[in-house]
Amino acid sequence: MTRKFLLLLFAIIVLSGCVNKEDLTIRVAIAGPMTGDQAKMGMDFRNGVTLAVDEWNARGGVLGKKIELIIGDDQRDPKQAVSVANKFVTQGVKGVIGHFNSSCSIPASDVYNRAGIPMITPASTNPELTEKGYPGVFRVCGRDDQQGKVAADFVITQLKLKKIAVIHDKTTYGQGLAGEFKKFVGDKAEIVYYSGIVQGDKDFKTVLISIREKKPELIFFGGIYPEGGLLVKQAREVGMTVPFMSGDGVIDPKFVEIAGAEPAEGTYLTFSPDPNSIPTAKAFIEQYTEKFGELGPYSIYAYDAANIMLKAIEAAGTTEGKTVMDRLHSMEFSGALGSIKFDGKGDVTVAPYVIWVTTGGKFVEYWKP
Ligand code: ABU
Repeated sequence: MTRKFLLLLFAIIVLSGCVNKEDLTIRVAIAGPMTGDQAKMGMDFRNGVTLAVDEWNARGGVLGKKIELIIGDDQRDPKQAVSVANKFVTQGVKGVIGHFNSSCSIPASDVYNRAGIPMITPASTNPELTEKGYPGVFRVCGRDDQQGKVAADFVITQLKLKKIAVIHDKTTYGQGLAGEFKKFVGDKAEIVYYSGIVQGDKDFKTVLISIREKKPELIFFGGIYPEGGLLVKQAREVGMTVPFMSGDGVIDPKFVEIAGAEPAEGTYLTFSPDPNSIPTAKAFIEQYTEKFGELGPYSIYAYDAANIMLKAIEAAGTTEGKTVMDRLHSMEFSGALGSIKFDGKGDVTVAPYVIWVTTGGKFVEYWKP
């Protein structure tokens, strides 16, 4: 009896030493700005992915293993994003949901591509990400060449403006979106100002005063809500009343919080249609709001990205990167956003950008091309 007990104890000790947690779980990672001035976006990702993973784990996980969520904070810094990506590789991560910033997703994708790890970004919209031709890079959002075109079409065909100022934040996303907008405006209106500000700066009054001299009828900004909010606030402070327009990096309640509801009134934004009008999103919205409160712009994209990654792993029957990537390319997924299918580049086959307007401190859908 004592001998049997000792043998059993020995076996338990040996087994617990040999089997590490990585072998008992499948590691999936989220990457984004979890701290700093864009932490709200990281939190939205985290909430959306957590909800999806909790649902999978409640059903028993995937391939008979529980899913272990690893979180990486890239602080919206490209160098930090590469460091986060390298850490995921050493941690044995099998799929990445992230990053938020295109300037982070693009360099991090080099790391994931070398390591054979699939990545799905919920929010990085710069075209270059999927133009690199990596087989394991996917996005569930649209692209800035689609978003920039809708913005330009709206300004030209609906607002019928002739003089526009364009500012960007010199990032891959911000400068890229501003460039796409300018390209699609073409010679249909005069771009009276086109220049960059520095992300993280707080005082833009000098720039705004020089823009004021050019008498634009609208200011278009390529960038994210911290600078977007300050630009609108300070534009009103220097006496500019012309409408402001931006893209998906600004459409968050934080923009209104920073700008103030009154200065933000009438701001036009490009983004996808309201999830509240998508029937398949109903259950997700109910569960998310009950658990985390108000939906962020990319919460639902993060949730769908996580579900797509896990469905592809389940269908592949393995976590081996290439097999999972093949599944991601060939499958059609039914998510909270509806049906999602990737094209050969890893872009979604449908990206319906619409124009939103800020009114009474809220965002409402305004125009559909
Ligand atoms: N697309 C909005 C902001 C994230 C990015 O693409 O950098």
